[in-house]
Amino acid sequence: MARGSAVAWAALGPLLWGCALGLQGGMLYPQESPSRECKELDGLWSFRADFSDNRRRGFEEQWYRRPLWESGPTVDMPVPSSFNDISQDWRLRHFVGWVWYEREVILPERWTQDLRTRVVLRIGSAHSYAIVWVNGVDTLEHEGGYLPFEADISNLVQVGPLPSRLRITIAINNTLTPTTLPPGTIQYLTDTSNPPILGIPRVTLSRTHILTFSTTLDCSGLYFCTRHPPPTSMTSPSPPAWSKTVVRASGLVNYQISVKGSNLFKLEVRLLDAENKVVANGTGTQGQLKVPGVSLWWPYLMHERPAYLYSLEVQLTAQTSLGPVSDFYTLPVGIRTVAVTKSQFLINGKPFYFHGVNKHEDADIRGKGFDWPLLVKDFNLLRWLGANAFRTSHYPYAEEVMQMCDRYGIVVIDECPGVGLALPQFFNNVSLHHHMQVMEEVVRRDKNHPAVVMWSVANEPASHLESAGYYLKMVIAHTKSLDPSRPVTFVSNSNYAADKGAPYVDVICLNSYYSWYHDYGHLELIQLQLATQFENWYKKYQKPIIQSEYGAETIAGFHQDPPLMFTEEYQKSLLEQYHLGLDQKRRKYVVGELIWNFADFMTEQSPTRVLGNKKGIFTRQRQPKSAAFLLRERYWKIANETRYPHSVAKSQCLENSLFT
Ligand code: BDP
Repeated sequence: MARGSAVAWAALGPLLWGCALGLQGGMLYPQESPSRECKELDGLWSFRADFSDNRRRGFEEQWYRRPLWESGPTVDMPVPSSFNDISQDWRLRHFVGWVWYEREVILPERWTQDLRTRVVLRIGSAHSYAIVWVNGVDTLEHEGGYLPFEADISNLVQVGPLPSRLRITIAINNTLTPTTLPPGTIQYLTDTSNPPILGIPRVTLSRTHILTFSTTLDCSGLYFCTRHPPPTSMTSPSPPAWSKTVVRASGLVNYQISVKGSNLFKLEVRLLDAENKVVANGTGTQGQLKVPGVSLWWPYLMHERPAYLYSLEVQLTAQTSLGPVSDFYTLPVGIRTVAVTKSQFLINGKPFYFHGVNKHEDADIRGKGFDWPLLVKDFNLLRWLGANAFRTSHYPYAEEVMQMCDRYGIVVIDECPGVGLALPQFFNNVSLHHHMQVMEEVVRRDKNHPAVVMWSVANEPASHLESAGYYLKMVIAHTKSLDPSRPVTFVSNSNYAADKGAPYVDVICLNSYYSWYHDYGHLELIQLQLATQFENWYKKYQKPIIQSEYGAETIAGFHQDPPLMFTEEYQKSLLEQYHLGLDQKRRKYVVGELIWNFADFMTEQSPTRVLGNKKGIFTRQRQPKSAAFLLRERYWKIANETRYPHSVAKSQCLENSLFT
């Protein structure tokens, strides 16, 4: 499995589904409450890779029917983690095909004996095709990595007097094909050139009542109201007049909840402020909560009180054939608006400049496995840097990451796994359909996060192709129909004159590697090339532009002056030249800059990679290269120019901050 973990959960109460965006159902993050319990299944799982020639021995011998050790040797595999770097077996480092995970779980008696209990098995993510069996019974299949999926397994655990022992078996296939996302052309034994890094997700078991108020409570319809109406169009031509009138506005929270399992229920909704004072009430499955004198959710460094969160408490009580049940869930809510003009990105009506990074979920040994110490370290580094944003390049990150962004005010461009769409055959109808399905899952999972301000449907697709133009148009239109409240983009590395997808985006995101992949060594060309890039794109499209990637491969500790490629001096000089170019357009229509990359990360082997990609400003172990200090100085300077209301920001991280 990949990155996430598995969770089982259970709760009391009617099944609560909902969304403000009209999706069918939803999937609430597993949370404990007076009616809900969770059991994280992180830890050691039994593991076996199927090394047979056709990789299908596990299915032919039905490994899921009995404990895995009975069908052959197993090894310990930690969850969550990628399996690639855990063992000393080189075959596993590069393995493509089916791998098998298994774990036994003992359930508390109250989960299995109280028939009003609903037990749900949730897989945080598995890359990229997964089949799940519970006690040998085929329970769940899911296509696509990085996103959660779940199944109600109550009927499997509540079948006998005390069937409290569960055997969970998960088979995962990491093969990339022209119709997977990301796509690829790996075949089992004949081609192992591009093995994906993967591992097991987090599994959770949880308990709710049979009528659970299980999954979604969506309230992404968060509207910010002033005396003047907010802009109706995402791309209104000029900064809206109402943006000047924002003083103490009212916030509007639209909620929509759907309940499964009972028609006889009562829903009560309360919105609490950060001091736990109730500021609005509602009843029923949908409604609008009005918050006078609202405290808005502001990005980090943009306001003296950033990341203000309310709590939306939902209480469900219902009658079922088994008696009365109730369920509770609390959702953090940030109230803010997002809008785009032809030259600005507005948050709460104020121009927002993205000064941030691109990331990867990656670290030594664990690979893509979720890790709290790493996550907190990364957020401390982001704040130290004065970064206010990142892009989830090139896939959705763990839900805990999104929660941290909400709490820390780090703005997110939420990207789906649409990376590597480089060949004409990848733009087919099957892929298009799957890509749309993936966007549904991304939006369904992340739409309630105030930190998410824009969706990115792809990174560097071959957008000069006619077929890619149609494909991108359809995926973007679909994403907008799922969530009309946020702008949508994809990240392009095409030429402005050839790009067929740009007409459909709200914001143009551009990757360019001047003086690295082009004209390498020639730092003196960067400013001219950058100015030409920006001017051409802006003239053609009149849309705000983000420099979504730029950077240089740098081996920490390599030095050379005058600067040569791969040294810390070269990375610094390249950044400096880019910054001069960005400053020329920053107050005009360039609305952001995201360095490639936050930290060094592992990749497949190639002659251009020295133990992975070394374009990080931090090493893979999160130690700064010289460029990190340069970027830090710049980001804090920009933050102090763009802060609202204007005052000088202080570094919260270092005593020797530039501004203390
Ligand atoms: C960009 C890609 C990114 C790569 C980067 C690089 O978007 O995923 O890691 O190039 O080569 O084009 O460093």
